[in-house]
Amino acid sequence: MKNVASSGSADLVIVANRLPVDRVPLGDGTAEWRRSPGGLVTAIEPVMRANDGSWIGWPGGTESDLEPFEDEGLDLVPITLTQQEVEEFYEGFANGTLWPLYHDVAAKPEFHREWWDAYVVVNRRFAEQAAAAASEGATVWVHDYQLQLVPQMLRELRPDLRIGFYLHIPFPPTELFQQLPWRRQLLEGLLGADLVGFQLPGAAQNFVRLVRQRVGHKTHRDLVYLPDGRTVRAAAFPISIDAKGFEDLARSEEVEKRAAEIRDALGNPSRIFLGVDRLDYTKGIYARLRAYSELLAQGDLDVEDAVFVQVATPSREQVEQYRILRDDIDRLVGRINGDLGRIGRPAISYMHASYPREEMAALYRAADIMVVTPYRDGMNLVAKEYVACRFDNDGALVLSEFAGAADELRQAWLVNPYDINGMKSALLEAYRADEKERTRRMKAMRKTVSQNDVAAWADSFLAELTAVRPSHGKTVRPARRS
Ligand code: GDG
Repeated sequence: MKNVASSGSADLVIVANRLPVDRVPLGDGTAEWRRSPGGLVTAIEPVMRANDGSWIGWPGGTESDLEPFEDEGLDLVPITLTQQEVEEFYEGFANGTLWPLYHDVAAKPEFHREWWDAYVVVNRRFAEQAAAAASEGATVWVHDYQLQLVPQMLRELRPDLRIGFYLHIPFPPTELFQQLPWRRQLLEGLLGADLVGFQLPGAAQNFVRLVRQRVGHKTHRDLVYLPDGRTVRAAAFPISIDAKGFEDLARSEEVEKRAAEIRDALGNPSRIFLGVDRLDYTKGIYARLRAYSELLAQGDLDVEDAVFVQVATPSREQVEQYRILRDDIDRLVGRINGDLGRIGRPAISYMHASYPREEMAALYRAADIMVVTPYRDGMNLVAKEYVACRFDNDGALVLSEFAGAADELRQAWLVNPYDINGMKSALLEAYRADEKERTRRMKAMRKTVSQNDVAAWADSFLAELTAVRPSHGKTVRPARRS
């Protein structure tokens, strides 16, 4: 690769695996773009709008003739993947190797050399598109585990840029990371950035330690000193949500009406438990439903009185481990309802579907006890969204200590998701907590979430990115707030 002249006009370029839209074929040969759900999209959209930037990403699918376009005021640049690249880069290296490895080996990671080769090729394609879109001295913000080589590739093409990288998922302990046959290349890829951001301080420390051990660069606290004189900073920026947006939605009349309808449709139980997750083996859905079913079987809870609503959003359905998980959960829910449900009173009301934001807000408003029990999670936005929607200062949150969100939401009922008995106790405590206790905890959590929203997250990342090398590149315009 060699340097290319700057040719783009964007002062802020977001580079992420996915565009914030899905291409949905309409059956008559045409297609339309639809907003897609997901943590990253939810988090970045407000920042993008405020900065009039360009977003480079894969739209899903394998169409090859897609041109850059505008959608609801966002400039979007689609990246094309072939079917083989979808299998080897996306389903393979990103979701069959890195995802399980970075989540404490919640499933067994597979190492295949051809998956790695595809990862390199696709990362280069993203880097080249970013190089073409960015203006002289622009800021480029690269996101997540699918694109860890992009910072270095982009720096080689465009040394004038200011480059930031943010990892949305956990960064693994050194013992696990070292298993990767391509560990050094990944570390060097990330070191192309001026600032490498993580959800938690421990992840940043893991990264710096690995750079020292495996690449041999000098480090001091959160700084890495490269032989060419450049300094890279690694630090934590815990992501958040559009807290006000969620609260406003939850306060709307339609959502209030819908929340009442949901309670009614469930037979007006005295308590509704709720789980909302992508259908992913890191989220701990299986163990949580088992814990709940044991409480029913023991008589601590009764289906006449309580119901568990579980929404599992379809995800990565071509990856085998996800298909197996879906079958396992289907079977478990069937068994629990068969054994413990009564006519018109299922123990678990299970939906394998994706819903509009309004429906999510209505579910959060209807739920008395929100249950978030991942084995490992970078942050978990669902926990924060629930808190943001509870403007009545009521509702209980049961939260895994292994979700990044547990660092901030200390007043939740914290659980170890590997400990089924511990989870059962926490579910019961949350169920039995009186209003005073619920309010005390919820008020404190609401303060945390409203003071640290996604705009604050993006502002602090971008400000810190500028501060690493203040004289290099243009200054990013501050985020516009509504
Ligand atoms: C990754 C990291 C980190 C889900 N179903 C529907 C729907 N959602 C929305 C939720 C929430 C988002 O998707 C899920 O975000 P999470 O944070 O819970 O989890 P991941 O998807 O695994 O996200 C995670 C995040 O990135 C951000 O950095 O927190 O740790 O794994 O916003 O509301 N939204 C709609 N319909 C659905 O059916 N509209």
